[in-house]
Amino acid sequence: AAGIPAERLRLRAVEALTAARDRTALLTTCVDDHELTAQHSPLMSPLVWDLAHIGNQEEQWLLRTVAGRDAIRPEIDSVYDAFEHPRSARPTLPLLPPAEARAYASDVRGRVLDIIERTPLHGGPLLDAGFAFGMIAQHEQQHDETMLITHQLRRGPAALTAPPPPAGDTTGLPAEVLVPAGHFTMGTSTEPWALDNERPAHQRLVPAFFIDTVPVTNGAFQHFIDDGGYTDERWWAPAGWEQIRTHDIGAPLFWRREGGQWLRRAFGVVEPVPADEPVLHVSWYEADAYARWAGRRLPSEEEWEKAARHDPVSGRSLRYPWGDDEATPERANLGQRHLRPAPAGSYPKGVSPLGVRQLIGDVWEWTSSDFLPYPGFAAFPYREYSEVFFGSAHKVLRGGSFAVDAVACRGTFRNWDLPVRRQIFSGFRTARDV
Ligand code: AVJ
Ligand code: FE
Repeated sequence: AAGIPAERLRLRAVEALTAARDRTALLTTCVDDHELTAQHSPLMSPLVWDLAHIGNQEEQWLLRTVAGRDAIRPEIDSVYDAFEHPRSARPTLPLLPPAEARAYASDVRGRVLDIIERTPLHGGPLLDAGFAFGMIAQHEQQHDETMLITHQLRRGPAALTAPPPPAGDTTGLPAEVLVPAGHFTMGTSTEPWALDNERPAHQRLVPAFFIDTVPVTNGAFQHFIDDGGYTDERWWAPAGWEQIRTHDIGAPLFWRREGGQWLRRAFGVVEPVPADEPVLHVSWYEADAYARWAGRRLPSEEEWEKAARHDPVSGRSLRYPWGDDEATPERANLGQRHLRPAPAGSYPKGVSPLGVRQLIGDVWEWTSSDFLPYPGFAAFPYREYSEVFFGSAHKVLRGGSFAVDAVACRGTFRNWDLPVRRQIFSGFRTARDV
């Protein structure tokens, strides 16, 4: 970012913030006020909480911290503090009603666009390359994905529509790709808007392994179901077995069996499960059990990143599987352009140097790894983004889904969640030792 002129950086920040707000507006105007304040699932916040939380986070970081302004409405901070109230309790908080939440978020944004012209984009890690603005654009896009999960959990007719993703073709593709043994650079110290947990860049020695060319599809997952995978304790981690027995789980979330075929509900539409699409809405336990049944295992996080970024010719780690250039609609299924993953074998232009497909976009991919800091990690700019989640409770997901915007997705980006989670846009691919 050192050589990028300040005007370009400002434009990039404004564009990222504007794109995020356009998406937030779509997600919060396609249903009525009653639906904005309703609890669609105890797993999620009311949509109107996310809306004002987005504005509050932007106010705290860009207006108060960066620009040194006084709080606009200090009394609402605690209502929108994610650590003070669990999602299930948020419907009973004194939330700003939809019109006020909208006005608050847009008031904050107006002031941000005003100060951005006068903020130097150098002189400290929060300002350098407009990091704080990029962080807030990513935060809003992350909540947009969260709101899209709420939309998926919501009952009733479709509120959102999108064209189908491009077709896929796996003919001629090998089932798996060999990633040779050797060092590679994991993480980044140069990506300007990378978040604290992606830093710093460091070397890892990774033994050779094989990884699936494409994510595991619904069709492949149905073989696991048909083979009695959900009723055979051998395949399951103890806590996963406990979860599927207690909750009587026998298929991915949103699937149901009717008239001898599997149907699924996706954003208010019920349809036959498409066999060639990556499987979606599975927990880490379901992914782990499938892999064991298949005689394979989940890739570790470092294996995933090496498969995605390592260029054996230059020995360098790329920003994305296809190279260092930004994501485009030809390279990856990102940004809610489509409301589903593309079939396996799509996006040949997104292929990694080693030949692995669809690593970025489509479905978040569970890895075998716990969410841990890299050597040399430093919490920045706040401990509650990553540091408080490090440990063995959360598993890492990589690569982003169709619901992630490109600004919050790259080869180094790390997501994490509890291994029981199924409402997220999660899938997986498998690996094996050589
Ligand atoms: C990185 C997606 C796990 O949604 O909990 C949003 C992102 N952090 N607000 C989450 C986040 C604070 C975070 N994830
Ligand atoms: Fe947040």
